[in-house]
Order: sequence, then structure tokens, then C-alpha cells
Amino acid sequence: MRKYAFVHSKAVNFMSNNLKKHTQMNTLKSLAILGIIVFLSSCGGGSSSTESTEAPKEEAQPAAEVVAVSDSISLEIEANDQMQFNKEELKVTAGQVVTLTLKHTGKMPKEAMGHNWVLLASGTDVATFGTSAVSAASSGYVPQDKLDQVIAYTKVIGGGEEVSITFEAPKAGYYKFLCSFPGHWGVMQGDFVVSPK
Ligand SMILES: [Cu+2]
Repeated sequence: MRKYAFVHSKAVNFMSNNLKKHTQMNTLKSLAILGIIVFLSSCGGGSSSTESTEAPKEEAQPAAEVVAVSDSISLEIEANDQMQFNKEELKVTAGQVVTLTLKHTGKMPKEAMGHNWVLLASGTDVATFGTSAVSAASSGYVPQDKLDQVIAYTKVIGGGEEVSITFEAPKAGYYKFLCSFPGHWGVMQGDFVVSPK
């Protein structure tokens, strides 16, 4: 009986050891499988989260790179007490809606140092127009019988004042602008360049 019991207990021991090993192996196996699952799912999750963060960037980039050709433009030109414009050339694109602002940065009154900005039609001679403008004081030195030679113009302003006008850019080409206040056109003139659309 005792021997049997010993054997039995040994057998039980053996069995329980085996069971332990088996259970351990099972546990290891399940841990390994779990590990693979976790690895796979984290990979899957990782790649999908990468996609989700990259996708909006790819969509956003082209939108940010889109440079629309503006159909309007704002230009600014200054005139001073020294009878000077601060720009000799202004550039726009054909058909653009141009908003031009003339600023008189000086202090002299418009009767003594008045300035305007006049854009002449293609083929109009600056000297001829400037000379004829002298006698057009009542209309801001823009002869009303020569408006066909004028694309756009501002009123005459004095020191510290500014004025804005809006007009449509003419067809592509080179035009002249000037200040038509008596005696100013000789130095106060420049090129208005209209490039094709
Ligand atoms: Cu002037």
C-alpha cells in the first residue's frame, strides 16, 4: 500500500508537473499569439493612423500651392514737394480692375504744388497733352475736349492728401502716365506697362 501510494503520489507528481509544463507551454503559446496579434494590430493601427494624418496633408498642399491670377490689383504712387513721382513704372495685366492710389507726401497746398495722375491712351504724346492741359485749370488740368486721349485720371491734390481711382486695365501694351499740373509733366511722367493675360 505504501509503495503504491508512493508510486501514486509520484505519478500524480509527474502528471501535475506535466500539466504544469503543458499549462506553461499553453500560456507561452497564447502569449506569443497574443503578442503577434498585438504586433499586427499595432502595425495596422500605426499604418492606418499614418495614412489618416498624411492624407489631409496631401490634400492641403495642392490647395496651398494654387496661385490664382488675380483679376484686380492695387497700385500706389507717391508725389512730393520736389515735383517727383516715386515710381517711373507701373505694371498690370490686361483686363485687371486697377485701383490706383495717389499720395501727396509733401506739405505744399495744391495751388502751388498740386499733383494728379493721368493715364494717356496709346499713341498720345505726353508733351502735347501736357502743354494743352495748362489751360484746363477748371477741370483739374484735364482738357475735357481731349478725354478720348485719357484712359483714367485723378483730381488734383495738395500736400498730405490722397485720392484713389478704379478703372479697367487697357489691352496689353505700353502707355504713359503723367502729372498734368502746369510745368510738371516734363519730370513727372512714367510708363504704364500692361502685360497680356
Ligand atoms: Cu505734379
